[in-house]
Parts: sequence; structure tokens; C-alpha cells
Amino acid sequence: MEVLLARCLQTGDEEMSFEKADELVKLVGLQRFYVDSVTGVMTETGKLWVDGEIGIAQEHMITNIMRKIIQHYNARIEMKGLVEGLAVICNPEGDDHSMSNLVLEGLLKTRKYRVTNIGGAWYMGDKRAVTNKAIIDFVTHARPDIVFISVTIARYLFNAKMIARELVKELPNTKIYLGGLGTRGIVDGELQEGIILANKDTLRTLNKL
Ligand code: B12
Repeated sequence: MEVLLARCLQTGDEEMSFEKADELVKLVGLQRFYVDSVTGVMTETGKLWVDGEIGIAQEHMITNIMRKIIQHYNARIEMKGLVEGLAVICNPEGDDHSMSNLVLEGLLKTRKYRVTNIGGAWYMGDKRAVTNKAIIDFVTHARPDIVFISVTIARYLFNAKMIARELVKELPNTKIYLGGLGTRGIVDGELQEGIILANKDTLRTLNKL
């Protein structure tokens, strides 16, 4: 089924991609669709691109349709009753990978967290200190219960750690998590006290919030 979704995405057939996604969600549930199917299809997309089997335009097309699918499901998650708390999701400066933020947004919403997602392409250049500070200032001001920092490219890990370090200082009662492909090389105990390294199994982290 995942293979069929991947094929529909690769041909740019949005309607069929939504249909296949729907079938998968019905089969495995939304959470497993997010952590297994979306991640699996995107890993495969990355491989095709590295091997030169698809170009950057096709990769963008697939990414854009997949983002629409996730946003469609996120918008349908109902948040009735008491809210567990506020969560902010961000990427460190320099890192343009933000599909994980959308997936995490949905996973948090299903656990009754109100979510503010400030992921996106942050400017990386002369103004580095300013943009990192913008992220820190925003989160500090929001005073969330949880912060998820998602880093995909390991060379931006230093930015992610810097943001986490500042937030631990500013928000002692907030849980600060660091996760994503860019954290794969981190070993337990390497992070400063107060910063929680997300488990490679995303649902395990989410189930222990
Ligand atoms: C889409 C994509 C892009 C898009 C991003 C668009 C966007 N708006 O997001 C674009 C085209 C911009 C891009 C650019 C680049 N990319 Co890219 N990209 C990908 C691709 C194909 C998919 C990523 C994705 O969305 N995955 C789906 C999400 C849902 O999965 P995920 O991020 O792993 O998240 C899961 C978990 O990790 C977890 N999680 C993530 N964060 C956190 C945080 C917390 C707190 C928790 C609890 C959990 C958690 O939650 C998710 C569910 O389990 C990957 C391939 C791959 N293997 O993933 C390459 C990939 C990540 N890219 C790569 C590279 C090299 C680049 C570029 C450097 C290429 C270049 N030469 O320009 C640039 C860097 C740009 C930049 N400055 O960031 C490499 C990274 C290699 C490495 N180890 O560093 C990859 C792996 C491709 C490859 N095989 O080489 N990319």
C-alpha cells in the first residue's frame, strides 16, 4: 500500500495520493501512518533523489503533496475537552526540513496539546544571532509546557543545542526535547542537563510526555 502511495506521489497524481493515504490511515491508523508510512515514503524519496532517479523538482512536488495530506489530517483532529497544555515546535536556524514539524503537530494534537508550529526556513547568514534570538524570544514569551526542536541536518545541531540551552535557562518548568535525523549521532548523557533527547521511536517519546 505504501508503495502505491509512493507511485501516486511520484507521478504527481494528487487525487490518487489522497485516496491511497486514506486507505493507509484506515488500515494502520493516523499515528502509524505518520511515523511509519510518511517517514518511509520520504526516506525512499530521498534515496531516489540521491541516486539521481528523480530530480529536485520532482522531490519538491512529492514533498508538497505529502505536506498537504498531513495538513488535511491535522485539521481534522478534534480537540474537545480539557487541553493538556501548550507545545511549541521549531527547527533550528538553517534547517529547512519542516515536514517532521507537521507530523509532530498532529501527534501532539491527538494528545490534546494546543500547538504552535514556528518551523520553516530561517535565514542563515550575517544575521545568525538575530534569527536564533527570534526563536528563543518567541518561545520564551509563549511560556509553553513543551518545546520540540526538530533538527534534520547535523551541521545545524549547534544551533539547536544553543536554542535548547537558552530555553532551559529561561523556562525551568518547560520540557525541552531535541529530536530528528540530525540528532542520530548524539549519545545519551551528551546533552546538557534539562534537555531531553527524543527516542528514535517517536511514539515512545510522545507516549511518555
Ligand atoms: C524533503 C527533503 C528536503 C526538502 C525539505 C522541504 C521541507 N519543507 O521540509 C528540501 C528540498 C528543502 C531539502 C533540502 C536539503 N536536504 Co533534504 N531531505 C528531504 C527528505 C527527502 C525527506 C525529509 C522528510 O520530510 N521526512 C519525513 C519526516 C516526517 O521524517 P523525519 O524528519 O525523520 O521526522 C520523524 C522523526 O525523525 C521524528 N522527529 C523529527 N524531529 C523530531 C523532534 C522531536 C522533539 C521528536 C520527539 C521527534 C522528531 O518525527 C518524525 C516521525 O517519526 C530527506 C530524506 C529522508 N531520509 O528523510 C532528505 C534529507 C534529510 N536531506 C538531506 C540533504 C543532504 C539536504 C540538503 C543539504 C541538500 C542540498 N545539497 O542542498 C538540503 C539542506 C537544506 C537545509 N538548509 O535544510 C539528507 C540529509 C543527510 C544528512 N544526514 O545530513 C537527506 C537524508 C537525504 C539523503 N538521503 O541524503 N530536503
